[in-house]
Amino acid sequence: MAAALQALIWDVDGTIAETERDGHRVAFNEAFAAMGLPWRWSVEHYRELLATSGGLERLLRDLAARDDAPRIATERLALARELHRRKNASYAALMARSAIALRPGVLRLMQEGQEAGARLAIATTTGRANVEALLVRPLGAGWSERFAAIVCAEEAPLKKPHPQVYQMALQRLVLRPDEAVAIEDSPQGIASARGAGIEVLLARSAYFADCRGDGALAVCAGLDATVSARGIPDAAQVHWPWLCELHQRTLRARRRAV
Ligand code: XBP
Ligand code: MG
Repeated sequence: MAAALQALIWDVDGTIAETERDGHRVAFNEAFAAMGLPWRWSVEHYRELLATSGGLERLLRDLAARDDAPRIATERLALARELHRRKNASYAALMARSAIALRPGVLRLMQEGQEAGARLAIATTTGRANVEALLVRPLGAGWSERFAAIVCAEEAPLKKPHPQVYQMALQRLVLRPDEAVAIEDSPQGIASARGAGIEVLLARSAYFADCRGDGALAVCAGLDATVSARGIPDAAQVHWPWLCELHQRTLRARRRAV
């Protein structure tokens, strides 16, 4: 008998909401402007930068390629840290003025899982304050109580695709990898969860609309979109019983393949 699904572990940026293009990118540009810097990240340039997980790491990569950024590494790091700090302050202010909506189906699937007795967790590369800024409006002041484990950049400094954040989530949930499913939007996210041995459902985000989803259980355009997986009937949306069935089938198939 394959392990029953006991937890859904949620990525944040791109999966719970489209925060990259309209949130972090805009906030980075506000930070550049506030420091009198002429740099601005376009929607397209940010797509390339997203190959690097972590806002600070992304900044450092961009600064290293700019002729007009400080040449001395320690100065570049100090500038990146200050810009990142300001970006996070701008992000919080942006969320407070005009919240970014959660992606369709997110709250529904969270609720379905919880009603079936499963627990929810968060495994993200971003910082805790950014998660709070996003979730406090739709979930209320007690947002964190919905989650049995919340692992952010502060606890897991090795960013995705490193599996650390998912390994820590499992530790906190006291679960084996085959007892959870991760919901992700990016190739780095899939690699991180799979590296921890966790099956992944890919809900492609705007920036990763072409992601093939190699290694994922199934791929969908969103949790309220039609989803197909080999061996079970298509579903009009990702709902809890469908996900449980897919998870069970996949575990059995993986076992047969060993
Ligand atoms: C996505 C990221 C983050 C955000 C920005 O995180 O890579 O770096 O772009 O957040 P995930 P920070 O998909 O794992 O939620 O600036 O706080 O890093
Ligand atoms: Mg993501």
